[in-house]
Amino acid sequence: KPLVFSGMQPSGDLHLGNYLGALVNWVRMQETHDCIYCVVDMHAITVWQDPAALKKAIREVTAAYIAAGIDPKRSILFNQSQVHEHAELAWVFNCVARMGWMSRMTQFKEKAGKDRENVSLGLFAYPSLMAADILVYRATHVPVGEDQKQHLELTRDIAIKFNNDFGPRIAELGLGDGFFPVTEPVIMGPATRVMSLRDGTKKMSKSDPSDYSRINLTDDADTISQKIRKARTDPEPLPSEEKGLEGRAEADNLVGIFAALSNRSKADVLAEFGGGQFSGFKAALADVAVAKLAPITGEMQRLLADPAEIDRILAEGSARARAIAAPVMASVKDILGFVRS
Ligand code: AQP
Repeated sequence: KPLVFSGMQPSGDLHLGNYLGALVNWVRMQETHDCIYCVVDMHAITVWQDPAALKKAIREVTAAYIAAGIDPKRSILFNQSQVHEHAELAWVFNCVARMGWMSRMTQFKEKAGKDRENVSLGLFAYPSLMAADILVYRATHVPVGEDQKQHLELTRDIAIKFNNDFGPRIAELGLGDGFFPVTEPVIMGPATRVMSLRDGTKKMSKSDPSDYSRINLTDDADTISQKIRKARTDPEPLPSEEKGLEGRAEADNLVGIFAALSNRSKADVLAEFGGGQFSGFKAALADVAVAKLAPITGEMQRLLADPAEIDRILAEGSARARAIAAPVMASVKDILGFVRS
């Protein structure tokens, strides 16, 4: 079976973008693939994290995965820092990747802003750690939201350069034609890029200072309804056809969210609500969102009542992950020419 790897940062509450862009696909892929799902705590510390809040967020993200339908018996579920091979391979990839490649990453440019001198070195090297996360398992498929596409292209470039640089050595050791696979991004569904509820040109994000910009998986029904009611829209009624959404980012986003949450197409949603005002549509959207998210939120709360059980699941997942990563890392050391006993 093809191997899947993906992860999310415990840098705040998971939101509807994480859920629709990635998590629903992760759950689905368990049917057809062997899956490894990670809470990428080492990525989270590329920007400042309060230690107590980080620990809480790691458990919350784990609970969100399970509540959304990740089965920790079937899939491997763990937190990144418990498998040191991620950090080891990331260092090797720091020496394979080029400064120029990293400098072109739009996420780095956006997060660093004008203050490039003062952001962490880790934020710059983030895509190298992400490549290591995936390739330390030699995973072939990575389900993500659209914002991660550029990082996955870089993962492919790193794999190709490593395979080329060490081609003769890999052959000499009998490790196959290309040691690392050239990974396929899996970007699917009607909501691969969920936008902020306050600004249809910005993606919904954990780090947006406005809590009204996103729907968190921990929000209760009233909060969800209120956030949707207050979501920014334009004064025109909803169009009856999809092409009428062009140039109307906020309307397009809300229709996309409705479609994704109710397993319908945007055209189908517009056939029902086109011509109407936003108020009626927003009320229906709030109902759909609450119906979908309330069971997840409830299950998360139940799981979080027993943090020791969550830690146990993470420890077990880490041991299973390490069993795959350790031999890959040992081969990488042999390929590089490191002496090991
Ligand atoms: N708005 C989004 N729409 C669709 N997919 C999204 N993802 C994130 N935001 C959206 C997908 O969720 C997965 C985990 O993302 P992450 O937590 O590792 O990092 P991120 O993309 O940086 O998430 P945030 O919420 O935007 O965090 P900050 O604000 O810290 O940058 C990925 O598959 C991502 O594509």
